[in-house]
Amino acid sequence: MDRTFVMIKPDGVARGLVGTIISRMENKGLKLVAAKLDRLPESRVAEQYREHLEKPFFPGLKAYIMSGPCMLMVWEGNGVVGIARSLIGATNPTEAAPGTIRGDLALDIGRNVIHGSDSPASAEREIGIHFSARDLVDYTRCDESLLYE
Ligand code: IDP
Ligand code: MG
Repeated sequence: MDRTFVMIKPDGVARGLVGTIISRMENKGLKLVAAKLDRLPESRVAEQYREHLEKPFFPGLKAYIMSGPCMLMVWEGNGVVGIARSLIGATNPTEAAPGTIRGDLALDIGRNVIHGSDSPASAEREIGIHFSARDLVDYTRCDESLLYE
């Protein structure tokens, strides 16, 4: 089964959006296999966003991500990387479609509430930054036989 890394950023946690975001993903049929609230140290922010280290927005991004606890999660499902990105919506909430998390719950690219891995390779790398193999729980959703053909 495919896996992806999803992180509710500190604005999402502080605004009380953890429950509604998890509900959207659960209702879609995705399976939550790991979750923890965590304050990211600078080293893990740099690893998480390594492709953006040299960008002009990186210092602001780092301060934002370190401003409070994040909700770190691993989700499972067929095609989950793309499905999670679709549920999350475009990076800039001004362009994110209504019905998406960023389209419905955010206004500003610098406070866009949530992160989702952009490819299966990124997902594997990002899961490894924040979780160890034994953090990932193996269980069956009781509706699994209804979710897939
Ligand atoms: P993504 O989160 O949709 O994958 P990326 O381009 O990978 O988008 O950017 C990572 C994060 O960096 C964004 O989610 C956002 O928090 C932040 N970011 C990207 N571009 C800007 C910008 O122009 N200004 C401020 N923050 C930005
Ligand atoms: Mg990205």
